[in-house]
Amino acid sequence: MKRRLVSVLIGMTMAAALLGGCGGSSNTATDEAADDTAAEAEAEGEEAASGDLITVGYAQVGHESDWRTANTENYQNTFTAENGYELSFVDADNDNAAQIEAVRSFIQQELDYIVIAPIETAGWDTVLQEAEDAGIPVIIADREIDATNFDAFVGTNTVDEGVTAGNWLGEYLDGAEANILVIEGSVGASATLGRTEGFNSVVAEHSEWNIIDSQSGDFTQSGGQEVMESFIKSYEGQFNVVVCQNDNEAYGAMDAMDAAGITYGVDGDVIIISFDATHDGLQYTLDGKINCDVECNPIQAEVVAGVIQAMEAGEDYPESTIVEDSAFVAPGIESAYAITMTQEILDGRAY
Ligand code: GYE
Repeated sequence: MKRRLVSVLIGMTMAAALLGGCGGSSNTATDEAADDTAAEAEAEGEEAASGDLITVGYAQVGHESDWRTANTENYQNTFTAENGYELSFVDADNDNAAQIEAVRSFIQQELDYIVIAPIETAGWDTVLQEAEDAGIPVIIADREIDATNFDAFVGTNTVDEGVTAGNWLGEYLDGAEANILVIEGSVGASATLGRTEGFNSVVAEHSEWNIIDSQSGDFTQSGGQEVMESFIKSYEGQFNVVVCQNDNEAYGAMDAMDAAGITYGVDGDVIIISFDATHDGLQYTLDGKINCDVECNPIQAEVVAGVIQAMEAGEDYPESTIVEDSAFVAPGIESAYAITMTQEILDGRAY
C-alpha cells in the first residue's frame, strides 16, 4: 500500500523534526537526516499541491440498469482530479472473468486503491490475495462477496430490501391469496440472492401465498420483458403478483403485460413490486403502475471516498458501511413500511 506507507513516513519524519527542534541538542547526523527527510516531505507536499492524485481503480459490474448508470456517474463525479483523485474506470459488461482481469490490471498498474462492485459473490479469493500481496487496499462496494480478504465494504442491505417488499405485500393483501411470479436479478449476484432470501423469508410466514415461478431477467429491461412474456405464456390468468428485482426488469415486464392486455398497478389485476426506486421507477409508482418500489441507493461513491480518506490519514475506518434505503408506494396506499409517493419526492430524485 504505497500511499499509506508514504503518509506514515511523512508522519514519522515530521515527528523526528519536531523532537529535534524541541530537544535542541541531538547529534548532527540525526539532524542532517531529519533535514533531508523534512525536505523530502516538503517536496512531497509541493507535489501534492501541484496534483499528486490518489489513483483509484473501479471495477464496475456493467451498464445493465438505470441504477448502474447512476452509480457510475456518482463515481465519475466524485473521484475527480478536482477532488484529488485519478479514476481508472472499467465497465466489465457483466462478465465475471473480465472483471477479475480488470482488478489484475489495477494491481499491475500499482494503483493506490481498488474498488470493486462484484458481479458475482463467488470466485474472489485469489485475486484479492494478489491485491493484498501487492499492498493495495480493496473496498468492496454495492454487492457482497463470499471472500473475506478485503479491507472495507460499502453497500446496501439487500436482504432487508427483500423483507421490506414482503412485509409491504403482507400489509397490502391483508390475508388475501398471492400467486407470485418473481423476475430475479443476475444469477450469483448478492443483490439477487439477498432480495430473494429476504422476500422468501416473509413468503414462508404466509400459507396463503405461493411462488409460482422465478426466473432471472439479468437486471435488464429486455431480460424482464422476455421472462414476463414466457411467464404469460405459461401462467396467464394464474398470477396476481409480479416481483421484479429491479426497475428495468419492471419496465420490461410492464411492456409484456401491456402487449398481452393484462392490467397492473393500483387499478389493475396484477400487483407489481420493484426494487431500486430510480427516477423512472418512482415516476411509474407515482402514476400507480408500480404498487411498491423498494429503494436501493446507488449514491455510494462519497462514502467510499470517505473510507479512502481515512485510510490515507491512517485513521480508523468502518469495515462495513450500509447505505440506508426506504420504500415507496403509489398514491392512495398507506403503509407502515413505505412512503406514499408524491410529485415532490419525484422532483427531488436526482437519479
Ligand atoms: O438493483 C440493479 C443493478 O447491485 C444493487 O444491480 C445493485 C443492483 C441493482 O443492476 O439495478
